[in-house]
Amino acid sequence: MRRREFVLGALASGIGYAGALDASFTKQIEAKASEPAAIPYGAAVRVDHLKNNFDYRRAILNHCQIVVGEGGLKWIDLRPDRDQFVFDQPDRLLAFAEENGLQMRGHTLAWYGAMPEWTETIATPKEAQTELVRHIETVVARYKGRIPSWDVVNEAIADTPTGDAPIRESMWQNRLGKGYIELALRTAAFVDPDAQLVINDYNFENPTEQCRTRRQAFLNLVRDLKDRDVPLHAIGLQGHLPGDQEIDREGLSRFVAELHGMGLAILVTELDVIDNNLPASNFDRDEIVASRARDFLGAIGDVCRPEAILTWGITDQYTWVPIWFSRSDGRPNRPLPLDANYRPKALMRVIQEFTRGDR
Ligand code: 9MR
Repeated sequence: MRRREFVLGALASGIGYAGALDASFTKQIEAKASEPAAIPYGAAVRVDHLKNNFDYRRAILNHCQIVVGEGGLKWIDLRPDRDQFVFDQPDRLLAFAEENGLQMRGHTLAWYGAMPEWTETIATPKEAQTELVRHIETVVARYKGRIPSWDVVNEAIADTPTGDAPIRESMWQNRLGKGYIELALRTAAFVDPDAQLVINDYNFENPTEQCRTRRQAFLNLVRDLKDRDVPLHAIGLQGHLPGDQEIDREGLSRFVAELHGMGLAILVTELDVIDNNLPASNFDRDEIVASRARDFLGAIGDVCRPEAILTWGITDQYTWVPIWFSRSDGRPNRPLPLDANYRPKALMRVIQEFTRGDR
């Protein structure tokens, strides 16, 4: 039975659904997860839990073809001081990926966030250039041929871009201007010419003036890079979707069409749905979460097939969302495809509809 028929059949027969799917459905979903996918699915991983949490490890192995470290390759993790590179976490994740036939993505080389304090002492443009290049050379060279896709630049567009200031403030931007983006991409390409180089960003998908302005600023940046033959191969749409906002399907499709038209692949890199303002009931909440993701993936899928779909975590047990968006009623957030007890939720169905090519 094809996947869609199965899901529709299950819905029509009113299979019991109380916030999570029942055990036999869970098995079916897991069994089907091991079939080759039309679009590879992946998740951000907290590598320490792979060792100490068997359910977590099994969920990653059952569902994922790709992993990415939720941390580990960020400056704050890799670079406790100027002269040190600590590769422990990414080395462990890559070993896990290779042992299990998964692919690992690299996240991330140049970002405003998760910077160790010592980088504030980088004073001049020349010093910034030296440090950025040395970092990218060292990290990309270490994993050359083993990490095939990198989020080279993360979240480069300002929260609310203006004509004069489209690029987000960061140590890199302050010292080097927007040239840091080109420098990062060229350095990565020089070290590993076969790697897929990605610019990754979020907050493009809602029907707001802010998203519209951000899309425009992003397109300007990307067009400028492509016009000057800067090596850039793909766009990462993170997809941290605010659950209380509609998806601007038309605006998002047009945006993706422009990017795709410039010869760029599209990846969904960090999908989850921020549910702090959604109803308390698990059932209602999970349905809304799933429908936001369906609209988001649908708007992209109307234009092109994304090369990968990754969620930012796999289970509600481990998610960044409560750090910033905890619920005022004290209930745990439910942003991810599996609940905190590893039962698939409606969001997992949606992801499977897309990854299996049913949509
Ligand atoms: O989920 C990540 C969280 O555990 C970290 O504390 C935080 C800072 O390193 O980064 C979070 O991941 C972010 C990702 O790297 C970039 N896009 C937004 C993600 C969620 O905040």
